[in-house]
Amino acid sequence: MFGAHTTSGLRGDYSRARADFTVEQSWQTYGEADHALWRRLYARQSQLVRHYACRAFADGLARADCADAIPDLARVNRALTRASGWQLVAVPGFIPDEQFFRHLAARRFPVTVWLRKPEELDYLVEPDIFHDFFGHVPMLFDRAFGDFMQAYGEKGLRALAVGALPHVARLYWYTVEFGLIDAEDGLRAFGAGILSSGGETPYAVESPTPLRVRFDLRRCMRTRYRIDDFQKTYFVIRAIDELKDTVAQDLVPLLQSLVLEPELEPDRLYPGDEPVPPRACRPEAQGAMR
Ligand code: HBI
Ligand code: FE
Repeated sequence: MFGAHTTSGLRGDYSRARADFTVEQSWQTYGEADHALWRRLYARQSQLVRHYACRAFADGLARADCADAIPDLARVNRALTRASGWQLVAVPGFIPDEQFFRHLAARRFPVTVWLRKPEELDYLVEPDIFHDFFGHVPMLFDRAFGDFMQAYGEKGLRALAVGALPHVARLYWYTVEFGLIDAEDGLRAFGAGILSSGGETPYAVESPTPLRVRFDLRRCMRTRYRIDDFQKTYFVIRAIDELKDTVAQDLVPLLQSLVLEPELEPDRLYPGDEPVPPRACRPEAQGAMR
């Protein structure tokens, strides 16, 4: 997630990065305090997953088997590659768009190696290993979602070539990071930005405050987003296959027409929007609303 486009001024050690921006994870260098902080974050978020995450996320989280310590990416890769053909690679932090898309197109997901500090439990402006791993890796165990992510990487490279980075970045933002799904058992989250956040998880699914609209590719790619607060609008898909179908087509003609159209505001409804109601609120979750 997060919208920086150079590596200068970013947290993380880029001095040892290879040309594709990967590094060694050096798992042995995490300290006991890091693992303890991971366990705290894991315990808090995994509780929320039961009530708020879609089934694919919950299943993938169990298979990632990472409750007790910061995960060793090489170990997780054995299970992940068997499940969906994906592989995790270690990176120092945010990497340039082109390299990011190249990794996705090759079924490699870049995971940041550093962990936040205890005083940053809730808010971060750059992805750390908790966001990247806990938020993104569970869905990568799902074959259909993995296929979507690979195709997204391919389309992202094409979009860069036609000057439509903001448009494909919005698709990623409103699905991979902040997507909701209309599941059999009600509204659920699958986005990593939602599910790695203690506050935004109940907010995205249950709060009456934000807008929720049925996912539409053009509408989504035209809509600006905020990186400094909970989202104002969430897009709701019907099934993971909907995402796969969306990126199966040639996006270039669509992107070329979209770059000429005005952007849409993150906080309003537009003609043609199909609003989706929030999930009925459990009383004990009220305290987490804002
Ligand atoms: N790098 N590590 C990392 N994580 C991201 O989510 C990321 C990135 N580089 C670029 C990027 N995202 C954007 O291109 C996408 O969000 C569209
Ligand atoms: Fe992310």
